[in-house]
Amino acid sequence: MSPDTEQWTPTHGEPYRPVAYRPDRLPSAESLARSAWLRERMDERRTVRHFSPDPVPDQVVKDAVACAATAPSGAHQQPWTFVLVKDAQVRRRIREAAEREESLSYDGRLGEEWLAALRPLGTDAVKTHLTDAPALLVVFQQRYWLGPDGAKRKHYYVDESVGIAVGMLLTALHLSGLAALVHTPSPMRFLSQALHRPENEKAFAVIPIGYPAEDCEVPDLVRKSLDQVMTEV
Ligand code: IYR
Repeated sequence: MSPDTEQWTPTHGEPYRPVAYRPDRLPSAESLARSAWLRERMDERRTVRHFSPDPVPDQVVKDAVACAATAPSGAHQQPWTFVLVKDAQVRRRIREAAEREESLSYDGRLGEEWLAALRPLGTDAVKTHLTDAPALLVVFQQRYWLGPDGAKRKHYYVDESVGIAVGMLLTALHLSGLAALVHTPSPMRFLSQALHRPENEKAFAVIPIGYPAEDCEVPDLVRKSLDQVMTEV
């Protein structure tokens, strides 16, 4: 068995060995150059719903997942699993199931207030991105650790940990030149079944990944300014 496929066992109770952490301190001019560059790049990111079917380099997606998996997590429990789906038939099955749930949602389950909030975006129950995008990453949160012998150990701050990891994933994909969408069909139980996930995992989001379609359009959104999102005390 290669190290990568060996069962991973979390530490439990035993303290980690402290190791020196002495990263070079960046000169502030260099820090500023990097932060300004990053801010500009991130402001260019857009959620894409119209994908080209062109394939994406596998390694770019894998590197982005590896970046996401560096996220901090509650008690360093790393409670995430990313399932990469490229198989067209599996993507079609996911789309069919998502559209069945979404039809019920858009036909009333969401309620008028929620539908009104969504109306500016023009979303509906038709989810072409699930079959147009060449790759889907389905993110699962591990609600607890499940040992090989069926032992269970609770995970902490799972929503926060997986949310942070997805944020880092979106950043990595964007900076690597790929477009993505965080799709959250609800309920998502069908994803556990379609992808044969174990009982300790719960789907968190489906992230279609690819290049924007040639005729891709995005809504002309306005982001809040720094002053509107930040205050100092
Ligand atoms: N999950 C549905 C509805 C939806 C909800 C929110 I909040 C959005 O920002 C976008 C869509 C869907 O994927 O259409």
